[in-house]
Amino acid sequence: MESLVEEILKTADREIALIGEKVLEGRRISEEEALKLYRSNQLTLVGLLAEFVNRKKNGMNAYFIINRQINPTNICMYQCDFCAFGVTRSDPKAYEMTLEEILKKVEETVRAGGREVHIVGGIPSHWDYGRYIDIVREIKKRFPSVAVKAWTAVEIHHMAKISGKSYEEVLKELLDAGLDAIPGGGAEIFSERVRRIIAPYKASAEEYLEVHRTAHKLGIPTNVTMLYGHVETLEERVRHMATVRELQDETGGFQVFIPLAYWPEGTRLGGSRTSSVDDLKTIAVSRIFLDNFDHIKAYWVTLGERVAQIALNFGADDIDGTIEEERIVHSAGTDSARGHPAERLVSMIKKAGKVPVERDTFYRTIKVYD
Ligand code: V47
Ligand code: SF4
Repeated sequence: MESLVEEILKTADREIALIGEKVLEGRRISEEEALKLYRSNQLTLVGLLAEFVNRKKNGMNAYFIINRQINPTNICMYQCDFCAFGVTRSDPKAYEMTLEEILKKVEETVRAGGREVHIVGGIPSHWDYGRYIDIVREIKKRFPSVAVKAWTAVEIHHMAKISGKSYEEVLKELLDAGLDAIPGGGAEIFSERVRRIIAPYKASAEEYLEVHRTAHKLGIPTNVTMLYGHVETLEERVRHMATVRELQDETGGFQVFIPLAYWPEGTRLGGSRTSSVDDLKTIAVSRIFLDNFDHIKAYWVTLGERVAQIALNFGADDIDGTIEEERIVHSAGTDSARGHPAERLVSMIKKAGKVPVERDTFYRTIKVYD
């Protein structure tokens, strides 16, 4: 692969060729260089460079997990303009699951060989602090084998606010209840300018990052996302990635970076869908730029299956999981399935020319399908 990249670099324009040489030598690229890659029309070269970086880290492995997403409620006091999932309590679409309903879903997942539940929802003003803790505690009490990846930094910030506790106190209580990991939702774009437009009320970038920093200090692994394709500039995307890279240098606690393509249907923000060129470039640039990350996730729900498969050859090494019933991005019009059986993910990965590896929440190998 290296010789193919070297050959193509000979025909690339000088600026890109210099960045390419840096990548081949394993040196870190700057924000300015990441922007040049983003703006380059040499998509295949950027993809090849990203795939070169990925193969050094993950070989031909592409990861998936047997999991389930549970969104306990869609009632949300924040009403971010890019989100079609969160509704007010009086909306006819509003729902709230009881603890028993949540436990029943976890039971189904465990019976089907699931290893993880990913729990994230809206932020209802009438929920008390104890409810968030109880959900984790009860799941873990009844199903100790399942990993609980629960509550975004936005929810944890809210829990601290309503309880008067510090992030550290809240996270310690969640740990004690059995929390295993924190998902990456809520990051959106860290730029103040963008947040004021798309999500003015929820946790700020600093608060999001402080929750993750505190989690890492306590040994809780976390994921981090970037919602792109709405009102942000390319500079703001790269700054977002740079902020993520800085925190990873400091703590090493992030497991995976997940670019989330924006879906506009039914949102107040509106706009249009991202192009597959933009999706693939975003995966590739993040793979090259985030040299301190082991994993880049091509989330099949937002990318669609086809682009997710191609993304596995543009630097991504993970496609998330079976999910069962995704609601957040489906509220905004994605045409992907709500969930996929494991066999389908295995076949998707094989057709992309990679080796499917079933993993757990912490990227430990469960089964290799070679
Ligand atoms: O934070 C909301 C995004 C996120 C839209 O950590 C939208 O492993 C697209 O973070 N178009 C929640 N995206 C989902 C999430 C996630 C998903 C899979 C795996 C992991 C992980 C995390 O969904 C929200 C927001 O950024 N979202 N509305 C929309 N219209
Ligand atoms: Fe609520 Fe999250 Fe949707 Fe914002 S993105 S409205 S916080 S559910």
